[in-house]
Amino acid sequence: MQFSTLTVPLLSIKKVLTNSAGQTKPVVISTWDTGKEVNTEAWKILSANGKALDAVEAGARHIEGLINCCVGLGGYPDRDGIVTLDSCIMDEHANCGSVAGLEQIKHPVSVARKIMETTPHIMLVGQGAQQFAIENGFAKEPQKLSPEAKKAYKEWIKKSEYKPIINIENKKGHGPFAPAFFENGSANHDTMGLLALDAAGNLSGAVTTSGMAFKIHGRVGDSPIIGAGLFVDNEVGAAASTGVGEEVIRICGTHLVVEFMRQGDSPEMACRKAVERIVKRDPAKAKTLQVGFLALNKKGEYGAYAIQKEFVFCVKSNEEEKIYPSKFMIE
Ligand code: SD4
Repeated sequence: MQFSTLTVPLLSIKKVLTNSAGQTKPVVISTWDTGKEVNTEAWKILSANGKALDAVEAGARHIEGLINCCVGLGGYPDRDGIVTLDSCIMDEHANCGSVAGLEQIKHPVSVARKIMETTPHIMLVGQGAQQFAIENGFAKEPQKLSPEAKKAYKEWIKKSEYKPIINIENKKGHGPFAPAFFENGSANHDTMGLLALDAAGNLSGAVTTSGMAFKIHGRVGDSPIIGAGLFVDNEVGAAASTGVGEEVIRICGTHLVVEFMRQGDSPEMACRKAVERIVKRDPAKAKTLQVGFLALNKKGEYGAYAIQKEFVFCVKSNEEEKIYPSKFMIE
């Protein structure tokens, strides 16, 4: 294992275009290359002086409506062949809402927002979350897999024979979830996390996912957990994560990233320090999995860092529309 400490400058100073107030705003950033179209949706709101909260919800809804391995009802199922969705949303006042293990509802991010805005609670799970959604006018969709997910599930069941794979994973030191990489070598990822700073200078974020493919039914990852998959502090910045959620939960990943920014780190350095925390705990395990963090600060500066290569993120502002490769720690 090689740590890129040797190859990556300790503090990478990003040249950022700023307005007269010293802020790049509005701006939206999001995980993976699917973030490009998500940013486009969010930008429609941000560029019309809309709220960051509305922008992140719109972006998340967009991808929830598409067939995608890892987000929405078209995503890959758990080991029982059931798609369960996790999502959360957080605004500039630390208002937040979250759903976990939600079945047959197309837009979990909007259910999360509804919980945030109309209940005294933050998080609803499973059947209760579904019941709440239906009571609030969300349609109950049929319990069926997308053709892509059906195919992937059939393949997975055939090769892994369901139960033995758990033992195989345990032997390899994995937790009781799907492999970090599919048979064809592609990464088991693509959760959508997006962060926005609006024209008024307020931050919000959202995350939406079907979670790790072929997970045990009932498993919840980092994505719907405030402080793990998403954290927003309007004084400092916001962060989102993607990858193997168990590793993010155990370090309260995005809360940690925001705290590093509070202490003065750039978004990229803050993400890097959180990745370091994961890698240091178990370097051998870290070699087998991917986690990526994404961060945006109050000035509109952004950055990312991942354990391994191939994490990318998308940025949209008045100055740019780009997909950036994230720096990473293990070659
Ligand atoms: C999870 N963090 O359920 C999510 C998975 C993910 O891209 O990010 N996939 O653990």
